Amino acid sequence: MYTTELGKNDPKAPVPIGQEDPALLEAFEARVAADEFIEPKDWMPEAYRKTLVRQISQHAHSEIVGMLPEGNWITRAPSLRRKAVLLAKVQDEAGHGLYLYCAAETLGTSRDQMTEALLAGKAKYSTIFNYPTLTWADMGAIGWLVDGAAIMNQVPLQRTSYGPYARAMVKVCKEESFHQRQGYEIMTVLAGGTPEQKAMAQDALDRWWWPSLMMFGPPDDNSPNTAQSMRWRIKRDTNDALRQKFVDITVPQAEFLGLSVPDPDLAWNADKQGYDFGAIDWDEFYAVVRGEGPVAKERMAARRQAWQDGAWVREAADAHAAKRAARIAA
Ligand code: BYC
Repeated sequence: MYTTELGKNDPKAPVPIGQEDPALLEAFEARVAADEFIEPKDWMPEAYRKTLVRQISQHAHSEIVGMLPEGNWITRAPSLRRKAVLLAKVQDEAGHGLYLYCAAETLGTSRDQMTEALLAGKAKYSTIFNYPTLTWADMGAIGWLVDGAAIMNQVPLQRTSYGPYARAMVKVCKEESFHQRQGYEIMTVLAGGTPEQKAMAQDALDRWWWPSLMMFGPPDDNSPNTAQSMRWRIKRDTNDALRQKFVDITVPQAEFLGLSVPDPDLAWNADKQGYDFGAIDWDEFYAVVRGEGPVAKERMAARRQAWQDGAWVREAADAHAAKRAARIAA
């Protein structure tokens, strides 16, 4: 871990939040303002490190927990082709989780610590994965809407100020783009199919629309982390700005499918060249954040089980590392 490698008299050694050397802080802020990437061994304020670990680890947990709703349909995909594609997508999500855990580890927090924080309920994952996947059309809606929302949020993160996070996002975004297309293609087939299939597609859109809008986080005036994260260029756009972009891009896609967005207040606003949309149920959002989502307990139980099942692998890896270290020392 980088933090433990740093010597006591190292000018780059971490100092408590608020007690930073003003010259170091100024140089850091200037680098960020000049759009330079901050790298793992560079000096950084502890609050920057902390918020990055928070965001990147939560992002990683979302990728891993996000495998569960879709994993639920691998055995029931309607054809071998659909099964192969879905399997590949779910495997991609595992890869995203791993790049992100690695990026967060460069900040001095181990993957085990991050996982323990998730299992202890101290770290979050995206609210969207606390909703159940009830029909095959949900695979289409997740790819189209959930991966679509993820791309909207992650494309700007390719220019986030922390180098390892930005670089991880480049590959993630390429794959998310494939995911979004596979989801939209499923929706195209269902929406153009039998009346029952079209109804199934509409039902999936009805259930996933509002939770997808919630993925972008609370409104800007109620988002405690946005202002500082924007100043440090961790976030490049605010929650509301990204949500608006998502609505503007997605509504015409729904129209093309012949499906209706479940929002009676949705209307084109020529002045702002974007859609006005109805009020989001923020009570529902905060309830899901608190762990009261429809399948939240099931999701956490699955992660806990996976952690227990993997204990022997972690023990074997530790034993192997200890043997190697002993051999090198001898
Ligand atoms: N769910 O001050 P705010 C995927 C929390 S995976 C839960 O606005 P911030 C996929 C927030 O953490 C893609 N919690 O926070 C995978 C904060 O609490 P803490 C996942 C949420 O960080 C598999 C509090 O509310 N993408 O696409 O400035 C299959 C106040 O919020 C949520 C990412 O993780 C939420 N939706 O902004 C398919 C993107 N929203 O931490 C698909 C990276 C907010 O202070 N993350 N909270 O206790 C981000 O861009 C930002 O962290 C957020 C929130 C925009 C999400």
